[in-house]
Amino acid sequence: MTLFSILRFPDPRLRKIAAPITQIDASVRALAADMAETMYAAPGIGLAATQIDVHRQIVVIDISEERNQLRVFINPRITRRDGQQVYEEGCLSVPGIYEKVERAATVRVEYLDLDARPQFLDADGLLAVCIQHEIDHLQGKVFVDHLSQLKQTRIRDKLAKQARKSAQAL
Ligand code: QAP
Ligand code: CO
Repeated sequence: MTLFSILRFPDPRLRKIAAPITQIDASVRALAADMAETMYAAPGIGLAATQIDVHRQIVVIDISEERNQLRVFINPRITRRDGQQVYEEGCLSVPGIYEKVERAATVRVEYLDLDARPQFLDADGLLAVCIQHEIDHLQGKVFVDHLSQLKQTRIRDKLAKQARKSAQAL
């Protein structure tokens, strides 16, 4: 098992567009396991491959309290969206920043599982938010893109200040 390091906003590699996975083999299963380990260690509730600088369409999510309901989505696509909800989001690539984002209230996601079987999931609440957030990553988007320019500038400044501080501590 391997723990990956997570790219931090505004790293330009977070803007890359992930390619679909054409063959679900042992290397893809190993990638999913390593991504899950990285997400649990962080700790986080969702991680997209983009965040570990792997530009392939795979996402891991576990929103359960017990941390025992891992979901793996390969080539996920949202095929239905309904309503709207506002949720305070964070991101492992934007540490220490939490902001409200408006997204669809319910979504249907179509994807492949680790056995290459097509699946769909109807999600609402936090799971719906998390799926939309992670699919954004695969398309080179970060949740701060949904915020005003003023908020984006403040977040960049705050993260730059944090980075200077932690560099000084070395
Ligand atoms: C995406 O985010 C998400 O700032 C997953 O210091 C978040 O796992 C979807 C984390 C909220 C829906 C709602 C963030 C950990 C984890 C931080 C995460 C931090 C430590 C974020
Ligand atoms: Co994120």
